[in-house]
Amino acid sequence: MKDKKNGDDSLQPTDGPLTGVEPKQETPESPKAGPEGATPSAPIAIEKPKAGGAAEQRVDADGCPSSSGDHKPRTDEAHPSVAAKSVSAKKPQSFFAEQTPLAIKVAPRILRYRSRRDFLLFGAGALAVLTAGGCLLPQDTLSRIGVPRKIDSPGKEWFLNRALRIDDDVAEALYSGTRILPTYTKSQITPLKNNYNGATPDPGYISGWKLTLDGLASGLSISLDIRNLLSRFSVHEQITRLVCVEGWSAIAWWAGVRFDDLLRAYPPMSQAKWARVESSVNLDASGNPDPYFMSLDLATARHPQTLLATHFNGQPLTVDHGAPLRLLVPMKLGLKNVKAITRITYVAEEPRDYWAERGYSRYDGI
Ligand SMILES: Nc1nc2c(c(=O)[nH]1)N[C@H]1C(S)=C(S)[C@@H](COP(=O)(O)O)O[C@H]1N2
Ligand SMILES: [Mo]
Repeated sequence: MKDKKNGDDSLQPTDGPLTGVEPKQETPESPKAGPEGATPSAPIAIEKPKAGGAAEQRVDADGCPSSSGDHKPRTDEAHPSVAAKSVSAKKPQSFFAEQTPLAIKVAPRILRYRSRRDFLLFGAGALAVLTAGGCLLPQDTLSRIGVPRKIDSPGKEWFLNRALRIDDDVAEALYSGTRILPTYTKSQITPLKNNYNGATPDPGYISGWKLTLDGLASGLSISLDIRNLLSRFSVHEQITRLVCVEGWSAIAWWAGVRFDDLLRAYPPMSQAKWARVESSVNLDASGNPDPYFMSLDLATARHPQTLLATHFNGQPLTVDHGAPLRLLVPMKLGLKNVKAITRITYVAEEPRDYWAERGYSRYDGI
C-alpha cells in the first residue's frame, strides 16, 4: 500500500450546509459540534489514555514466567498460612502429590458451552500453528527434521490463509460490541496523511455525489446527498486513533453522523448481517477506476463510535480524507475506513472485501 498524493488539500465542497457542522437535530446527548473549541461528543465515554497506554502495559505484563529449576516440592514453610488450611492431615503433601480437587459450581449448560467453544478455539489454533508453522519452515529444515515431502507454495498459501481465517474467527469470538475505544483531547491530535492506495480521485466527483443505499427492508434503493444526511441526523464529534496496517497511526478529530442512526432511519432487510461499503470513485495507482469495497458486520456498524464522517478538524472533509463522506470505524484497521463512500449495500452473507482479496485479514480488528 503506497501513499499517493495528487489531491487538492484545500478543496472543499461548496454547498452551504457543509461549511460548518451545525446539527439540525439537537439532542441532549449531542452537544453542538462546532468547528472551534468543541469537545468530543458527550455520550462517548472518555477514557483518557495514560502515557504508555494499554499496548505498553500488555507488553510489560507479558514477561515470561520464571522457568528456572524451581520445581522442587514446596515446603510448608514457604506458604505457612495456605498450607495450614489446605493440607490434609492424613498424608504429607508435596508439589507433585495428588491434591483434593477444588469444587467450583458452574451451571452445566454454561460449562458445556464454554468448554466446547474453548476446546474448539484452542484446538483449531494449535493445529493451525503446528501445520502452518511446520509448512512454512524452509525445505532443508523440514528434511533435516525428517519431513520428506516438498510442500509447494500453493500449499503454504492455503495453510497461511486457513491460519489467518482462524485468527480472524478467534478475534471475532472475543469481540465485544460495547467496547468503547479511547478518545483523545485536541492537544493530542497528530498529523494525518492521505493514504489513498492508488491515485487520489479528481475532486470533480463531489458536485454530483450521492450515497446510495441498497438491501433495505423497504425493497427500495435510496439516494441521499450530504444536505439530506446533515439535516436529518445529529452530528457527533470524536477524536480517535486511526491505525493503519502499514504500521503508523494518527489521532484525528472527526465529526459525522452515526451509522446506527442511518440504520434506524433506513432499516436493512431482515436477513441482512453485513454491509458492503463501497467507493466507486476509487482509482488505482495509474489513475484508472478501481472500486474499493469493504465488508462490515452490522454489529460494528451499530457501534456508537462508528461514524459516517463528514468533517475532519472541524471542516468538511477534503478529497484527501474522503470527501464528502467516509466511514470511520476506529475499532478496525484504517483499511476498513472507506473514503468517498458512494454506496452501502446490506446483505445476508459476508460480502467481498478489497484487501481480504489481496491477502489481508477480513476482520481487521484492533
Ligand atoms: N476509497 C478508499 N478508502 C480508503 C483507502 C483507499 O485506498 N481508498 N485506504 C484506506 C487506508 S489503508 C487507510 S490507512 C485509511 C487512511 O485514511 P486517510 O487517507 O484519511 O489518512 O483510508 C482507508 N480508506
Ligand atoms: Mo491503511
